Amino acid sequence: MMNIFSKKLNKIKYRGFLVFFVITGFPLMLLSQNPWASAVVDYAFGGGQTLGQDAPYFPSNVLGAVNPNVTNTTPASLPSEVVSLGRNGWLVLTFEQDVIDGQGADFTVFENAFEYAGGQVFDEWLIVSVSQDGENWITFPYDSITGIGFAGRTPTHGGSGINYQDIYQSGGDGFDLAEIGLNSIRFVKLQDATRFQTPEKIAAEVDAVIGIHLADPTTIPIATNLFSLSVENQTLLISSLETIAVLIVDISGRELFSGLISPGAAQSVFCNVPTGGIMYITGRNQKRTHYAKFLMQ
Ligand SMILES: [Ca+2]
Ligand SMILES: [Ca+2]
Repeated sequence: MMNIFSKKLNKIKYRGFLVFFVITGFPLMLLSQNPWASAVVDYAFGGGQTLGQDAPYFPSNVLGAVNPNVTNTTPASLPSEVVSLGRNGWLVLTFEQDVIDGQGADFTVFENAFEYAGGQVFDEWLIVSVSQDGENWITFPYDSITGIGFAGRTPTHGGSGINYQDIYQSGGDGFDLAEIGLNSIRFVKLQDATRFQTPEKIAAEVDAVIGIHLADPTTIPIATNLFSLSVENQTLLISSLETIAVLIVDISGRELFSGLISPGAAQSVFCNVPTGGIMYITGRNQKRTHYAKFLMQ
């Protein structure tokens, strides 16, 4: 049992169905809403182009905000800013809360399309699919001839004061859940679709995804009660209602704790919690994984 869990834990850094939420230190409380994609839960890069696919760039280059210096004519191009999916490659992003259907576009995908030579756009297409549970997917309809329905077609607008939750200010390609009859989703899958383009391109990049309409973070479904955290006298305590495998690493990926937590009273898992430090905590049962970023203030 321990070995199985341990092996799985080695894989779950980016895989599985992670619910990512942010907790501050003592006292524990939810931070303000982060609208940007917060975790990569699965991916498979294709061939041909490898920009940004390695540590330390991936996955942070697809999480969080776009670089505000990016404009229509100066696209994101550094490995710290974007990842190339490679030929037919794909990745799955999730958020700290559900993206819900509101008026118009509900989330926006930022690739690194750009304008050149008097307004022509160099674009690289992405197929966009969404899911509530990470298992069942609905793909936004697209026209593989015209490119309508793909992401990766519209340059990112930049400059100070841009509201990236306003598709008209931000650029990028917006997607409306009403178009496919969904009220909310938790996962966005982006797959390189440059094979459809003429002339063919090598591979699309992913810069960022932002939720425009978001559920209240306090209504996170399913997962957040898999385990609870508390800190007493600089000791991190974890309690759970079931047996879970827990992995704790620091910001550099160094393992601080790995083991099973039994149901019942809170168990001490880590002493000398570093003030001002960040820890990533993963809890997994047989069915699912929860992922927490812990900031001790
Ligand atoms: Ca909508
Ligand atoms: Ca980025």
